[in-house]
Amino acid sequence: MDLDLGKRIRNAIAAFTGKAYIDEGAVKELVKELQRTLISADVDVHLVLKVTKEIEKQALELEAHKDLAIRERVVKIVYDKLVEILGENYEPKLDNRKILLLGLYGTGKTTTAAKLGKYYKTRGMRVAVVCADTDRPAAYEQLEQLCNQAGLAFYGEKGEKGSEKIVEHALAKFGDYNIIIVDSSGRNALDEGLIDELKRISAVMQPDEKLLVLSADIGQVAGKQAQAFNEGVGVDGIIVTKADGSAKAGGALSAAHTANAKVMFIGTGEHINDFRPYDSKKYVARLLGFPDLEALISKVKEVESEMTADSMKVVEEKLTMKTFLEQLRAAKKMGPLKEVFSMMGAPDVPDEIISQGEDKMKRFEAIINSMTPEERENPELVKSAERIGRIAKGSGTSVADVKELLRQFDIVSKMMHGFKKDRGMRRKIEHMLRRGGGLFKF
Ligand SMILES: Nc1nc2c(ncn2[C@@H]2O[C@H](COP(=O)(O)OP(=O)(O)OP(=O)(O)O)[C@@H](O)[C@H]2O)c(=O)[nH]1
Ligand SMILES: [Mg+2]
Repeated sequence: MDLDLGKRIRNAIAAFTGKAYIDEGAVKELVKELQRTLISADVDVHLVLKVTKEIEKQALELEAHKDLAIRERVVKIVYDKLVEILGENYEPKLDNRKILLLGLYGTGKTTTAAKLGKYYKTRGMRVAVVCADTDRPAAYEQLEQLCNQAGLAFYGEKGEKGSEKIVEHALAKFGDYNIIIVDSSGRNALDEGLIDELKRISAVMQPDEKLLVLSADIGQVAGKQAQAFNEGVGVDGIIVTKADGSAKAGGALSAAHTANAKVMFIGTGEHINDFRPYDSKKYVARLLGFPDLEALISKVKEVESEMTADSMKVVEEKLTMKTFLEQLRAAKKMGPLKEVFSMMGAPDVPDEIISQGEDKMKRFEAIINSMTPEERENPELVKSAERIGRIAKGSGTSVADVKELLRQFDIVSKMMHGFKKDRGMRRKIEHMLRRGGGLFKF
């Protein structure tokens, strides 16, 4: 598995779902991290930008609707988009077939011949595997050994250089088999020699399926290779090997999909059983470390209910200077707080409170820092001219500034008190918090 990619996407999602507020900034942060992650996994930059823009747009539309359970919805959007760029799923049919495997050097053709054979054998088919690689020394022995391990019929001719002749003899021998898999020679690159050899084999064999074997570590080059092979010899589908070891598997899979190459199987290890039909949904779920989308969403729900519980704890708590400042900052980020309040039927919050300038916020912060811990917890202690003077001096602000902060604190504090007594209002606040929309954390 593509651990690195999965881990980074998981972290990005966790950072997002763990946020107290889901706002435009949170969505943009998530989208940025997804972009970085996918690009580093060698997914095509244009594709990444296209898809992440779509994620952002859809997620922000949810925000605008103040949708319930916004975290779940955004995670689902991300999941669906990942599935979309990684292709579809393949369900192998169990009918009789002649399969020709082709690909460049070392991509895993020979290993895959045995894996594929074992796959169909386990499903009750009679399978024979043929070595038509006349190029690689000991290709015969390698495949013979793998077939013996997997209990598959094997045919090859040591020393014979005409691969199409070997295939012809194999077909005569295995006429009553359900599945015949032919392993062919590799090359450093797709050249005339290879195209010619594959054409000669095809002419004799008449394969039902020509499957290109690609290694995941080539990343997005997979798309170009699939196209080149398709133009040169015709390709019906691809098998992506070494999806276990490469951080670029996501890039290879998405590029193949973009190039209209159907990913049929993936190889996920050296062992003969490390092989399965490809399913982009399952791939993404494994990548993210969850068996399926349901499990992922239920995890997000858990986080969400924790978040709501946290927020509600703040509702229960007494407003202090520290929380007051945090709320002012949050409110500033959240934008039109007035609207939120009026939706709740709350008395108008004075504009001066919700639209503080940055320099005033800094002054308030300095003032709060100059208070003693007791004063911060209980601002009503700050009454005497002496204390006010001390705090103004300590914070490098004026007496008027300190008084203004105290006055604003008083207004919000009284409002909150009113909210808390009003059960209907409590419920409304609770509801707002659940939406994850912007709100003071009272
Ligand atoms: N980790 C991992 N290794 C694999 C996988 N598939 C193949 N390999 C390894 O990749 C190496 C090359 O595999 P081969 O099957 O010999 O590749 P080939 O395409 O037949 O190579 P040539 O015949 O030389 O062109 C071997 O060491 C395999 O064990 C896979 O899915 N995962
Ligand atoms: Mg080989």
